[in-house]
Amino acid sequence: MPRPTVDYSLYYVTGRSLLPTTSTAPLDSYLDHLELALQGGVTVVQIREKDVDGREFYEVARRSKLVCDKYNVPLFINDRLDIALLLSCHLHVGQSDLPYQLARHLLGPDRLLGVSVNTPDEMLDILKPEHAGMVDYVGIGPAFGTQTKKNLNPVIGVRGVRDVLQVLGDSEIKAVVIGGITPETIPNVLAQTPAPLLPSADPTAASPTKYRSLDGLAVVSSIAASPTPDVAARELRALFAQRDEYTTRLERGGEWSAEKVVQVAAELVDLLRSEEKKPLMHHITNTVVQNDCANLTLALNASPIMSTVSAEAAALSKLLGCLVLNLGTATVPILEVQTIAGREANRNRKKVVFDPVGVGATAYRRKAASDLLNACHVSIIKGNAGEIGALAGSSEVQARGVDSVGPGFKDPVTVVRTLAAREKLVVGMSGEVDYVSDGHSTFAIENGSEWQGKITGSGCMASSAVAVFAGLDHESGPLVATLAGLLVINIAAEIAAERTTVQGPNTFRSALIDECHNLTPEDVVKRARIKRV
Ligand code: 3NM
Ligand code: MG
Repeated sequence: MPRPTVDYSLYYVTGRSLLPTTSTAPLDSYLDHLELALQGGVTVVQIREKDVDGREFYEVARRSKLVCDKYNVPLFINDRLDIALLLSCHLHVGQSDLPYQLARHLLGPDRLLGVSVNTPDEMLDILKPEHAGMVDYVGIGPAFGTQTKKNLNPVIGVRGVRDVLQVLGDSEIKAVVIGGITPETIPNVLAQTPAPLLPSADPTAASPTKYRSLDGLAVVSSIAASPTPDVAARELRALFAQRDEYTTRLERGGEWSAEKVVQVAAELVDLLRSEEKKPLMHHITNTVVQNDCANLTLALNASPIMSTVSAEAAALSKLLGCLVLNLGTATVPILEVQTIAGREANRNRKKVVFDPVGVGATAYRRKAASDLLNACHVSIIKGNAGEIGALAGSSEVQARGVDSVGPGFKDPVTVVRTLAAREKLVVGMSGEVDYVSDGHSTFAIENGSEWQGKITGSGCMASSAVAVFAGLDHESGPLVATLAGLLVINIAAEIAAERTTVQGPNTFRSALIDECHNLTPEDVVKRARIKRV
């Protein structure tokens, strides 16, 4: 008998000790709760009873199996191979339980076997040719911190989950994510583990990157702690079913020529000028540039708000065009607000621009950036060469402060494209020449003025300009928004620098904001110097 095919979309790990309020409650109330969860759409159940003896575990599992059978939902037993065998159930083992090879040996060929995986090495072990066919799915985690499990392994973050998935590749083994999976963390999980891009209609386009996506979400407390497990399960199922909507839509680059980008950028400038309802740009940025970024945003005809109050982040995210998270004042309270605002923006499917100011300078900032990227999904990263280099893991361009650094990389195209492909987002690197990539196609923008390197905040203002275009309600995605924002600020800088009134950095700064205000679609078409590289 071949092993059954399972829908892993919503994998519910339960057990009486995991229900916070019913650990001493009768079995019946636990079973009622389980039945409601099944009615809500749970597709797989695992019984996990860590603090009970065999007889009690057996009884819980036996009764649970009757409920699951009624809904035709497969049941896994955690760790207790004997109970799985007695009840003809499937088995899940963790890394400190019986080795999965031995478990498979005793379980026989017909039952499903799942394994908890925390690291790429553990994944590689399962993928060894001599282990082929032993394991049916892996539970990857913990993605986030959770109170639910004692002896929790180190949190690996969404990015750690992604690294394990990368190793899994196009293996037939299924994958679910576990640990702190809730409606608020799910958008980032889904955004960072997107389904593979479809091949481009354009035969000249670079071949699409192969991503391995998730087959489902595994939860404990999101259902177990809910007084209405059917409602909770339904919401989780719906979130997973809509996962494509949480993916940053990266355009197939082959469809965008430089000419087309310029044309659309000009159209977007026009749209921005005509916009009656100005898009709201929520900046959580550093104390140095707040005033300049707010003025720049206004000059482009969008509405800035510079709130750092976590209590209003959720309300603001509903009105949002785009959220800007800037690492320049990375105090613990600011990072907390950024995390909350980022998650709310993700939940409301609003774009987030991340400006990793000074990320190469200290280990503290590197960790802050990594934590932030684990907590919420950003669509666009905009930084200078030092910052992009630090995120890409390159030491070729070293950053000290937040100032931009020299001529940059020998091969900037590869650095930017590789980071974009790895992070599944758009990367914009500002400098003498700006490079923008979505991991498939890469553009270079040659506009700009030397004065931009002589004032503070020009990089942060460029990020604001990118955010303004990303926040427009328009079908061209984050690649074009990034290109449009960088074209606009660089062209405005060029025009500003030509003014005879510009005597030095400070008059340039005022002129730049003026020229952003004055800029027309015709200026963009006439002056744009952009090419695909
Ligand atoms: N296994 P919640 S994390 C049972 O990482 C379990 O292998 C984990 O609980 C792992 O959904 C976990 O309440 C608990 O965060 C997950
Ligand atoms: Mg275990």
